[in-house]
Amino acid sequence: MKTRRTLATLAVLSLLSLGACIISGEPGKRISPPKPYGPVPSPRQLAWHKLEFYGFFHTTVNTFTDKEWGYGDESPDVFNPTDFDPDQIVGTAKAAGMKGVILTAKHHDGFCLWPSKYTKHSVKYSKWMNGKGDFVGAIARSCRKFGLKFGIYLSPWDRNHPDYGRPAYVTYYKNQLRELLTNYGPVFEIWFDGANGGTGYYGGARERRTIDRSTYYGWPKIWAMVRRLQPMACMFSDVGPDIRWVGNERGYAGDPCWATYTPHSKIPGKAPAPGLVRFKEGLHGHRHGKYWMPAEVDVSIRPGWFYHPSQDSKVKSPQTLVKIYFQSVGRGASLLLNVPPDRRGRIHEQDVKSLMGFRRILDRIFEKDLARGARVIASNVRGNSPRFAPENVLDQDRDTYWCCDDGVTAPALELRLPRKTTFDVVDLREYLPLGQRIDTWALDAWKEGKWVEFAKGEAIGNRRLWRGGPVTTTRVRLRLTGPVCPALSDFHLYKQP
Ligand code: FUL
Repeated sequence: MKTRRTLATLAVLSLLSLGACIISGEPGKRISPPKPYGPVPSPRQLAWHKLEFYGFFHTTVNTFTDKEWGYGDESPDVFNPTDFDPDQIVGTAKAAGMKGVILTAKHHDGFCLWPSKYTKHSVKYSKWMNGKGDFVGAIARSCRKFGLKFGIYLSPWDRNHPDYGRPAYVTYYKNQLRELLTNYGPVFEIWFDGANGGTGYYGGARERRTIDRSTYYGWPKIWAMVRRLQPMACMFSDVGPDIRWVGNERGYAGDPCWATYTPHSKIPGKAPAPGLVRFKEGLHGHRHGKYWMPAEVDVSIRPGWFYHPSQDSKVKSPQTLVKIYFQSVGRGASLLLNVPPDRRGRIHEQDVKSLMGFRRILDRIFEKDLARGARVIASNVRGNSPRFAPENVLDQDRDTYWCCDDGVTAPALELRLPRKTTFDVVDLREYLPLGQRIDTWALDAWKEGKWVEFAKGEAIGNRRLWRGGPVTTTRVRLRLTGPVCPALSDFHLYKQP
């Protein structure tokens, strides 16, 4: 009896170790991932990278005064949406494929879209809904209903506040930030604008006030407060700390656009700060930047950030929006697309039409992954382990990846397609928790018995979309180079309609 059990145990054990052998490639050894290279994303940045596309809602008194920057002397009664429908606003964002929205809770004019207890310059003192309205609360609630993330823009510059430029205003600013971060549920992103200081109403002083951008706000303390109140919120500004400005408002990231970045001050000797940075460097980032600080591309669907009736005919077309998507998301950045609520407090029909057209095009492009079913052959697989198998690039799961042995810094990966295939979009993604490891990529197609290169570039990061003329072939090869072995999580092929 005893012997029989021992024999059975032995058989099970040997089967198990055989399995382990197959799994690890080497008997008795579990293959571990390579060491990360350079700065790596935090968990909050990783969560943010998954969003890729989200919306910006600019509205305030400007919507009604037809301005882009309110002076700060507008009466709260000016703000009066006639047919406010938060579900129409947020539902439009959802239908457009946005994963979250960021609302201007307060723009430079200082008017607050929520009933802040620290000022009389808010919806609470407006005729709108007899002072009972809370635009911020309504949008936040609708976001929860539609399953979208909610984010906040709170202008550091305040052209209404009498104390702007003095220490008392910074206390006020922090109080407002605390209100917004504690009363409206989880916040995925906070937007700190770099535009600050200049002329304004300032409680009636009507003058120019300049501030020392590197010291006035005491950014490190504000950031610490945000971390305390909302540890998963990413902070955006010219200097991060989580997300950087791409340096233009025209809807494109640089090519390449590295996720790593070191903000440099515009004034030597002064610490870089929002509004005080060599912002043009944000376009490409820095290959060997000190921080993981990926770029966000902010752009408006209209010429202005706020709604102006005269711009109803100037809404960007679906094709332009698709181009913007490829130039931002497709270069590893995220896309923050502004769609301004109109005077009714709804998204205008023209913008809805463009957004839906844009969505339809994207859905049709990404409907069918033509790489599915391919045989994947890699020049090297880390420890021959299935954990790092080349097939991992096919599964549309960013958490699985193909990886090579240490020291293999110029490998190739081939897709043998199930049939002759025509594609014109290639979709690549690096496995981000191990850092940005890939310097260059090149794509070849098998044509008449040899490899012919059809695309190449630098940097992959969160996502790299190549779009070009149609390629017809049965085999596609990706060649990579970098300082260390690569870790690639996605490789897909698509055909535009
Ligand atoms: C800029 C602001 O001055 C614009 O009004 C707008 O809010 C844009 C997103 O950021 O710096």
